[in-house]
Amino acid sequence: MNLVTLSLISHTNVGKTTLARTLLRTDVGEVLDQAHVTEVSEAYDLVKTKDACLRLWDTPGLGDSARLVSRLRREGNPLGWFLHQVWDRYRDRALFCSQQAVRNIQREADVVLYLVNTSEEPEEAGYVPHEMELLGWIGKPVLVLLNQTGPAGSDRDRAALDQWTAAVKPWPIVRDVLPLDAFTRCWVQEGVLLEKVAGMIEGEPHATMEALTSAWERGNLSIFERACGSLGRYVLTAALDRETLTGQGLGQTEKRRAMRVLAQRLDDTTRRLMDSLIADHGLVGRYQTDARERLDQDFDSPGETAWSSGRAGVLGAAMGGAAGGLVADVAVAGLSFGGGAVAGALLGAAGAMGLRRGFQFVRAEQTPEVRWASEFLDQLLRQSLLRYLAVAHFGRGRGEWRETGNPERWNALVEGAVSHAGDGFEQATSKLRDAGETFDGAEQLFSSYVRQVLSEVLSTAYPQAAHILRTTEPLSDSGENS
Ligand SMILES: Nc1nc2c(ncn2[C@@H]2O[C@H](COP(=O)(O)OP(=O)(O)O)[C@@H](O)[C@H]2O)c(=O)[nH]1
Ligand SMILES: [Mg+2]
Repeated sequence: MNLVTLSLISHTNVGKTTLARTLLRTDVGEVLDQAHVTEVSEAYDLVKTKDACLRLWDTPGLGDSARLVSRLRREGNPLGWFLHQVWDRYRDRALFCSQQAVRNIQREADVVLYLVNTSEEPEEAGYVPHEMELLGWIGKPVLVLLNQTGPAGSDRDRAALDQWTAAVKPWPIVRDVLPLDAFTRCWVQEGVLLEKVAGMIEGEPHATMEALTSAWERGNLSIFERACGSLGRYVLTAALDRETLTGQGLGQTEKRRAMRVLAQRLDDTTRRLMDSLIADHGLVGRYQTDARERLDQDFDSPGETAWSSGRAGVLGAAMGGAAGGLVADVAVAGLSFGGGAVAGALLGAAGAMGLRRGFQFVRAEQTPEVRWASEFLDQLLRQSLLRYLAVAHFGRGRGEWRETGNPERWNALVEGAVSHAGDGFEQATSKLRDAGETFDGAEQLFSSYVRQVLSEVLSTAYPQAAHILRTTEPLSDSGENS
């Protein structure tokens, strides 16, 4: 078995175990906001193929570094001296943990992943130069990871990269600096991390690392493909969905019933879509929007079927004031939010754009029916792309998936990619609706449209990862990647 080994290391309480969880997509170790929680080094398999393994060590954090390093400077063989001391696990906890970490790097690491917390300025993190000096004695190549930057592309993220790159530049062991926020990173950034590691080692380990990176990328691309398939089917299903009005068909009660049924179905498919995206991305938790909770709290009054326009106004305000006529539609339809109908997909999409009308009444061969308006489908598409991004950026180390509010920048990225993609979506949608049923290749058409748009979004947001989305063949579902 060919092995490549990474040691996650940092000053204590910066977020190593949290990042390990995000990378491994498993809740390993213990996370607490206090020093020296992890006291022994633990190994995990990050990527595994038939004959190779990428191992990730989560180590105890470094502590009391200034004192330690100034003591070590007086030794002819600082590392030898340090590793032969006997420290008490409880009384000398910081030194005990530091020793564990140093021993792990010296014995195991091909590459050291050194994490810094960028919610501190480099000048505030006085321990960093000392820890760099310590790592310099060991001499293994170091990749500095910037944690707690917040979402990529923000001003804070860019400033942190500049400041911290300048701060660690003097140390020759530092080969590269990479933002990787354990809470808000996108999976493609992890691919970039692995490629950087491969570039930092030579000989046989280098070849092994390239093979492991490629296995990781193929595995993650097949998750991406699956997501595009699910999103494509989701919008296709909504485009085709319709509810026939029965009886005379034109009474308000019947219209209301039909709209409610349509909305309920969309709500159900939205929940299924999200739950499958969450699970496919190695996350835990279920889909539950803030909007839904807010609406349940504010508006659930059992027994009430229709909503007054006053209440619709209040609801519009709760949705950000932009939901416009759709809220009126919903109100007329007498949807019960408490019962779980609507909310998420419907009002989320509407709220984002001030849609006038969500439903459309049509006559198909003399039968009146209700379906989603095409402007609504356009918005549903955008909404579902944003929902994908919210899952693709959620790090397992953050805990159960939940809606956390999208960075402003995503809207522009999605709009840009949708407009570059041309009118393929509108065309496919009207073809479906004219036919009134699905056609051969429709699923494929919607999925590849989604794939094209999302690839552009991710490539624009993460230019260093663009080639991953472009060139690698995804694995089939029986993938060899862990
Ligand atoms: N905001 C934010 N907090 C983080 C991030 N990573 C870790 N934390 C928090 O930092 C604290 C220490 O994390 P932990 O993983 O136990 O650090 P370790 O001691 O280096 O292993 C915990 O309270 C985490 O929730 C991150 O990416 N963003
Ligand atoms: Mg830890």
